[in-house]
Formats: sequence, C-alpha cells, structure tokens
Amino acid sequence: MIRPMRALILVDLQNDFMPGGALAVPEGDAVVPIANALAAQSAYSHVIATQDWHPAEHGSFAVHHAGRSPGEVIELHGLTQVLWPVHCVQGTRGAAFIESLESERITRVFPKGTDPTVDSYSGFFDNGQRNSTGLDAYLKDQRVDAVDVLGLATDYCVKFTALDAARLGFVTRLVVDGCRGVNLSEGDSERAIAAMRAAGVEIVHSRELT
Ligand code: VGL
Ligand code: ZN
Repeated sequence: MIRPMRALILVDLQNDFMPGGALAVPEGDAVVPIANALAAQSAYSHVIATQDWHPAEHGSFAVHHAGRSPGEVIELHGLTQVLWPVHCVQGTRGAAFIESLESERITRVFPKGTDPTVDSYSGFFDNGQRNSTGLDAYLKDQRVDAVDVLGLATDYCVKFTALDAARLGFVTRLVVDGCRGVNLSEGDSERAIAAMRAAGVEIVHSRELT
C-alpha cells in the first residue's frame, strides 16, 4: 500500500482569535493542545500554518466604514464582506501565534489577507479567488496529496481552507475537535461542517489520528 504524503494545516492559531483577543473565538485556546499533539506525529510530512496578516487599513475592518459595526455585512469591491473588529494587524502581538503553540515543527507559514481591498479566509486564495498565497503550488511541489485541517475559525478560515483543499484535489480531512467557530449566527459552525462534508471533506476526530 502506498501511503499518502499528508500535510497538517494549522489555521490562524493567533492571539487575536483566542479568548481575550480582538476577534475572540469562544474556546479558541482549546484547540492548541490538539494542534501540538498532531504536529508532533510522524504521520505528517509537513506542518503548515496559515496566518491572518492584515495591513492596518484592511477593508474588512468595520472602523474604516462610517457608521458600520462589526458583524454587519457590506459589499467590498464587488464581494460580500462581513465586517470585523481590527484584528491580526501585521507585526502586532494579536497577529502572532499563540505562545503555547509548539511551532518548531511548522515547516512553512503562509500569510493571507495582506491585500487591503479583499479578505482572505482560505489559506489558498483570497475571497475573490484571484490571488494565490502559494500554498497550492508549495504542496504540489512537495508531492503532498492529502491534508488534515484544524484551527480557527470553523465557519470562516477553516471552512474555506478545507473547501479549497478538496477542490484542488487534496484528500482532505477536517479534525473537527481541533476547530472552534465564531458563530455570529447560531449554527454557523454546524452548517460549515455540513458544507465541508458535502464537498467531500472527511470529518474526523483527533483521537482517531493519535
Ligand atoms: C477569520 C474572520 C476574519 C478566521 C479571519 O481566521 O476565521 N475570521 N479574519
Ligand atoms: Zn481577518
């Protein structure tokens, strides 16, 4: 049997998405021990981290739209955009990986959301699917054919990263206990998981992998 070359993709394990952060995801810190346990496994040829990495003037920040508040939805350069609090500004502590993340095994970091005109939930492409972060080419160049995805947030960056991975042809699994959601609307995480499953993403629990 030929074993797949499998990468672990850790999505946005950054201070601003942790409890107390600017865009806190409830229980976001609970996924870090799972990320550490999986990253230590030899089953992964590569451990990749995505990093939300916005310029201060990013168009997804509600503060740049007069009279708007976080959670409201606008149209931004032709795309539907949820407005967010200022978060993950390049070089700030909020944009740094949480200190408890054991980063020694991370082989590459892919920043995203650097273009102020468009948001980038997926670790592969911006929300307009125009520009690539280079992650697809990197994984293919490294002969990776399978990916396991976990991190924050289930209903945004994890969802779109896993959907792109599956669409790009990677055998894709979601480590569901390694994810937490924003849940602006109740049930958003469950709907995101259903959308991933419908797109061919296998939903697994970390205990099946350790
Ligand atoms: C994210 C909203 C805005 C995420 C990033 O990591 O899921 N969500 N920026
Ligand atoms: Zn962001």
